[in-house]
Amino acid sequence: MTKALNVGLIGYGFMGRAHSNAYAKVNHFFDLAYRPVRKAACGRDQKNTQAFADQWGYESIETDWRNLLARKDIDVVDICTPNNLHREIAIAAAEAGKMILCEKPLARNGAEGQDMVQAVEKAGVPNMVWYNYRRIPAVTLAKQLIDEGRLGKIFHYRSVFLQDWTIAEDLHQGGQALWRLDVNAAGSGVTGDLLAHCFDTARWLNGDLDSVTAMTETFVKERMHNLTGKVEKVEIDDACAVLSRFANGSLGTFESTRYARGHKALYTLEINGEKASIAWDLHDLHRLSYFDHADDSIVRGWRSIHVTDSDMPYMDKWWVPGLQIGYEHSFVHQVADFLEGLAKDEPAAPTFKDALKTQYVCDAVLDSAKAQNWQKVRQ
Ligand code: SOE
Repeated sequence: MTKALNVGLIGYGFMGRAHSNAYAKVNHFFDLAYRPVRKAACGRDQKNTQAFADQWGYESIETDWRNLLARKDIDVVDICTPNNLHREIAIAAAEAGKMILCEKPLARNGAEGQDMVQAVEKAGVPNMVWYNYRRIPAVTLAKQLIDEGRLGKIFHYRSVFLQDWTIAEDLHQGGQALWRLDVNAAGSGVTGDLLAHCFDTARWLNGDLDSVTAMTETFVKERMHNLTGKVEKVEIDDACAVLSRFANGSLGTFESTRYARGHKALYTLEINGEKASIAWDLHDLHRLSYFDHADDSIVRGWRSIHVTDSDMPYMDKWWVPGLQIGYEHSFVHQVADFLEGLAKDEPAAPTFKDALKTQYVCDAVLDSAKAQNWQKVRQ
């Protein structure tokens, strides 16, 4: 018999859908002690929130997140709001004794993130941040190969996250969907939205970053603001390029932009070690490229591992070997890991504390771009 865990979801945009889909599916595929129940969806607009709740099977709605937190029948609060609300909601949720799942990035900056970490630690409530790409089986397999020592000493970590959806000059900033262009709501542009993913995966695979130097650019300087109705300065970074040093001595390069015409979500990573290299690409997410220098020279070359066999991470839970899964499954895996962690009393990563380190990398990148120098990453 599984134990019900009542979820109150705040925010019903893209991530609200991705998380709800994961709650709906997880117990069909994973044997777990807990079962998430879609108890309440919360959003400011009653009609839209109700429509979302009906579509995704939530039992009730709230239009004020404070009322949601006051409810005794909510065990887990899932924060899918724009970044400027993460801190306030998370602190209140911790004080109300709720478990908290928070969409990435943890906060707009490290200072906000620290307050959130303090709140969950004081309250002793389970917490996790949705850095979902760790749970793509090919990326999880990369972690396994690295941990097994198959790459040996790591020399290089190379990663990009490229998109092209903000090139139009008449695209507005602020409000629903476009809050990512509004610095007050988002905290930063591609650094917090996209590079945060790259940094989270990099830290997981290759350890902490020690120092960074970066440049950023804002290509469209002013945009109409949907909330004020005025043309306002754009203060997010549209593009960012980073050179970095990891604590293990390897070198890192990271690039992100929303101005790479033709690229919708090109998230790639490549790691070069003394014995082997690996590479992964979100557009081909079920494959891991692997080059092993120990192979016989006449057959040595990059192999493309189709990560669908049942002895590969998470894949015993899905179909038969050869049949692929996709983007949405990374969220199913993350919920499964959270629920397994609860049962074992072992927090699933990344916790708020772990995600704060990624926030510190983002802070150092933005500080470096501003000061045009190298910055140490706060540890
Ligand atoms: C932005 O377009 C975005 O949706 C990010 O916010 C997500 O975190 C990323 O996974 C895909 O792109």
